[in-house]
Amino acid sequence: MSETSPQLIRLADYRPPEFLIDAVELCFELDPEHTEVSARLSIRRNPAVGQANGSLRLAGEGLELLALALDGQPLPPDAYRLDEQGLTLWQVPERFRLDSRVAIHPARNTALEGLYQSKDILCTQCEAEGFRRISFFLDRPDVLARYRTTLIADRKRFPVLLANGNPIERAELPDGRHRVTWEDPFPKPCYLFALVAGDLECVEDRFVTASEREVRLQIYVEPQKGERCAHAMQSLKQAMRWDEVRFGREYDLDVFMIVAVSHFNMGAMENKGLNLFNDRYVLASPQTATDEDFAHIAAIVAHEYFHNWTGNRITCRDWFQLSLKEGLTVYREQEFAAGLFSPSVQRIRDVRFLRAQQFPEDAGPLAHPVRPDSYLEINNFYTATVYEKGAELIRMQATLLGPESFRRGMDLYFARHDGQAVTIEDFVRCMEEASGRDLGQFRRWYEQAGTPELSIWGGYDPTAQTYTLHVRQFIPPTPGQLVKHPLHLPLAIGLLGEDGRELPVWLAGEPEPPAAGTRVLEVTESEQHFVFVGLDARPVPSLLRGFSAPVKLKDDLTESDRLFLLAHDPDGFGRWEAGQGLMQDLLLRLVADPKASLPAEFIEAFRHALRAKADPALIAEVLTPPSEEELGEQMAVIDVEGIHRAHRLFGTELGRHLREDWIAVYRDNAEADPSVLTPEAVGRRALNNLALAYLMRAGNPEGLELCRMQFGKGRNLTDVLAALRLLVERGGDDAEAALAEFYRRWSHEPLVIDKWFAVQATAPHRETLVRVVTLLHHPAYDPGNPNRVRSLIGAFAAHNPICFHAADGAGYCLLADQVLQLEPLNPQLAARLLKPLIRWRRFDPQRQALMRAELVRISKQGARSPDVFELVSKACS
Ligand code: B3K
Ligand code: ZN
Repeated sequence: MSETSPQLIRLADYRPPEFLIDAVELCFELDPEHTEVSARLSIRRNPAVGQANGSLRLAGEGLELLALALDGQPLPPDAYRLDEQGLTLWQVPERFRLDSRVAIHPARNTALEGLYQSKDILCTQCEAEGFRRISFFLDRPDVLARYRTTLIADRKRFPVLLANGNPIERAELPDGRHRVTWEDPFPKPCYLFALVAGDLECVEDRFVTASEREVRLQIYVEPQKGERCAHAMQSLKQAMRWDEVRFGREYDLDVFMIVAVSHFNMGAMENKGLNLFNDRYVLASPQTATDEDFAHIAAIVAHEYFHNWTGNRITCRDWFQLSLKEGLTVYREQEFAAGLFSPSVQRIRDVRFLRAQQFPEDAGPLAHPVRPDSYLEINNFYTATVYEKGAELIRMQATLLGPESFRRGMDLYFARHDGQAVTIEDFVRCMEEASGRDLGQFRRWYEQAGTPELSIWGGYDPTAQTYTLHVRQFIPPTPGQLVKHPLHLPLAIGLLGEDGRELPVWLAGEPEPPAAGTRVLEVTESEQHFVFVGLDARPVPSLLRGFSAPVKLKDDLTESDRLFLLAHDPDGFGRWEAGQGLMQDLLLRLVADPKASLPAEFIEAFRHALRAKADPALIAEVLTPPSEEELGEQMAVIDVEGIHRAHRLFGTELGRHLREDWIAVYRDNAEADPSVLTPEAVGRRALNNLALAYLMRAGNPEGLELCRMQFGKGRNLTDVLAALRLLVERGGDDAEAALAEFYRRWSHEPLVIDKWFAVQATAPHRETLVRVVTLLHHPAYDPGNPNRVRSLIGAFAAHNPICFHAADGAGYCLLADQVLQLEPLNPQLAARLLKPLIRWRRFDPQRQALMRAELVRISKQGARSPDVFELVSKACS
């Protein structure tokens, strides 16, 4: 355990800052070994807060204090106290200037928070609390200041010097160094501060805003990588236009910059005017990135750009409000992405992600509300709950209000709170005021953790020609929240007639039937029912269309209802959901009884879906079963082996029964141009690779031949990687030869080699664990690079259930060893990696004991950082 137990921070303890900082002047003399940071802060007492005492507390960690002066007077040592976490000045005036000078050591910064070195580049990451590793400051998001930043560095090593805002001055210095000054006119919290120094190639473009201002767009990458920025640049321009059209939001500075670095703890960071990216979310060509990578790049570039309004112009009052910016920005990103490809496919992928990541989180020891009420380490709260469930809460408000009122609510939010640090409550109030709706009960979604279970059953009355839907909601208890209250949620439904036509969803008591089609019902009670009239036969209900609320739905639909919906639901998402339900039931039957077989109607229904004249990407989604993780979620005790066996059996059988169709699909789609990235081409590749997977799983010799050929062509990474993955899954000489060939071809491309590691780490073989251990000693393995660590250890623990959960506990032991080794270097990464161990209660008693033992070992031998300490203690309590 840590020597000094970290302190619990509570939302209830929030107090406005006693001091404000209006202006910040920073000067960096940059050097990887020894950087000096001078800061001049214009500080004044916050007039809105009564005086507590005369002292001022500034956060600061790992800073070597060189000089300190107040209003130009050096401070004597007895005027302040320095400790591990910061600096206290005993007596300060109402308004003053504080000058500090500190030394820091970027090259030694392995935590990748604050100022650090990535290869030859110096860069920063300040969210959430990294700025305190750069300078003494009021490191909290409700202190907004104007920044002027001067960077001084060796001209040859660091020809490019970037910071937030606009460049206002440049100078060459006589000692071989140069100097650039940047000014950011928009007040911002320090978590949005950034700087970059390095030898970088710049790709430039321009964007003319709706009000005809010209903005320079620049993407900075390592030399020779400029040609792989085209997709990121195009995505940026699309995002900028989309935000103008959809939300009336324009960009506000003269220049917008993106910098890609190889060492990054997460995806990217929205620093004002200077977004920093993990290079895997910038660099792409069809040879070095998959279609999925291309989609992620578009989404993340847009996400960070959208933060300029939702996050930067309007920021969070405190870190409990994190979802104010993250949930809202994920929602905006999802809506943007829906317009790039197909809205149904986008929604399907978002829902798959929510179910795979957020639902388990909400059902385990780390369950927390979208607005948490306490934390030890805020970095642990950048979770699927805050992000993805947070986005669902925005989506539900948009659904409840309707598009016009929602847009009015957003307009009001931007108008009222621009330049402020606000709360989720402020946002919801804007939605209420703009719509005239009462969201009082809806607010509970932000406070209550746990995924609601929604049970719906229907009854048809032929005499009255009515159909009644009974709805019950139940929210399971979560740690620290045993009693839950009913939630307000939108339930979008359709009713289908025998011939598949949409019927009017006509509620009893309404004089006229509405137009046929989707209707949003509002659920507010624990138990409620809705009566629909004018129905001369029992309709088939299409429930929770578009996944209108983030709930676990339990319905009473029969297998034939689902087959009907799979064939007829006009809603693409609804067809997919019906197929998922069918596959899930079947897979769970297979888990219980390995001899169970695939019913003939089922095979025919999927044959029909495969032959349908629909978007190939949607067909591919419809024919992809729920993942092993998702199935596990459905079981009281996760049967690791049973699920894996059922999954394989399902693949083999569907591959075998639809063999001719899969081959036909493959032949129809095989000639797609490998360099084309249109939705059509991407969809075809997805369907093609699904066909190949089914053929391979069925042990089809033709499949193997096609797979070898596809791997050999090597023109498109999506195809090559799909073939490699299938060859490796099959094992044997082909697999080894393909792995060797792949490595030889791409050893100079770290992002492609990350995939080479991940393919091996996720292979469902007995030998995989040994292979992972061997790969830890591979010359290309680097524990200092988070992408590499995630591609090997992260992929193994999170995406290889059968190997990670090996009955002897070797997978758990391997993960714990790695967490312990990584924690002193990079606690944030270590904490993320250990998450698969936390769900130990979901497994059988033997596995529970083994997983728990590893958590205990981590807590005894490590857990010195608040990041790891917080997760391990919550998991064990
Ligand atoms: N806001 C950053 C995440 C920062 C994570 C700090 N541990 C990226 C994003 O959500 O856009
Ligand atoms: Zn974000």
